[in-house]
Amino acid sequence: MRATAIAQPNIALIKYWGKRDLKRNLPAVGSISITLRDLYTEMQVELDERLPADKLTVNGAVDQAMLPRLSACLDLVVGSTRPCASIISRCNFPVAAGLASSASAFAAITVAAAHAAGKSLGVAALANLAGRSSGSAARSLYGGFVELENRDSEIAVRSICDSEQWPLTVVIAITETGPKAVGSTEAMEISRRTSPFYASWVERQDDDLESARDAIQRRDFEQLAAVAEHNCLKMHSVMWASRPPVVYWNSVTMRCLQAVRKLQGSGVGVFFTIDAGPQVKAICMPEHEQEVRAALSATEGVKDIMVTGLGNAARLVDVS
Ligand code: 2P0
Repeated sequence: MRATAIAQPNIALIKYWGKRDLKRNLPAVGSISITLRDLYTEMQVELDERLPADKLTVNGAVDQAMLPRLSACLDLVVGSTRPCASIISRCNFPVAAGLASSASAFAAITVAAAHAAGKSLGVAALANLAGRSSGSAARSLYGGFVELENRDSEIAVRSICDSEQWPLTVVIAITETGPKAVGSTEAMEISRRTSPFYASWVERQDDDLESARDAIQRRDFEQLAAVAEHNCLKMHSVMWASRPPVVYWNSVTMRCLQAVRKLQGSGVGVFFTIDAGPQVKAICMPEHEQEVRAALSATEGVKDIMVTGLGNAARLVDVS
């Protein structure tokens, strides 16, 4: 009745922003991501009839904030008549700061909970369950370059290319360490309801998905860079035009973006992406890691730098 799983966060190159079915948490658009290697969330789930309520610790401290969503995830995976659970989470990067902590958390707890309950589910079923709890979590059930297809009544997730087949490097500039002001679930709904750009965002997503898929299959870095930056800026434009506006960037975010532009101007193979938070992720060819790291470290206001390669799918590490 106890199982532990590890999942890595993923960074979307073609973004998921907006839901078409709130109840089932189905995305309005497909997305393409890269799973990271060196950032992780480990989740241990123990189902225990003697417990009066679910309990959660994150990095050794009792945490109430995430508990309702994690309990709802356990209800989905194990069933609503399940025993209460003790959840122990360990994470080696800042949570709720735009580093996709919910993706790795829900991917890991879905795998751990299924095993703790003795359910043998395939990866597609696990991805669907994880996606019900957090849309981006479905992608962390796979490694490397991952596409989430938005189908009529469900999602379909698959790996386009393994991490070893195109081993890019991701340099993350941390510009702020606190949690974000507006969670992405709420911000997506604000965008859907109020942004004048939302409809064209949804309508044009398939073009970007096709271009990115093609670039990945042909290992065409320049094409991937162009479409990923375009898609990222389009998503943020949708947010900025919402009422109230949703602005995750700070002045350091903008300075990092300019630093990446400058590197590109000097022939460095790198591009940026920014999610629902102020951090800047610079994706580069491995041979350019040092230059990218140096340029972002030297950018005024950058608090920390994390560097990672691409990683593999969520996995079970222990069951007892
Ligand atoms: C993504 N983001 O594709 C996009 C880009 C943030 C910006 O998926 O409401 O935590 O839990 O399904 O997965 C963040 O949203 O949202 C996200 P829910 P999730 O990575």
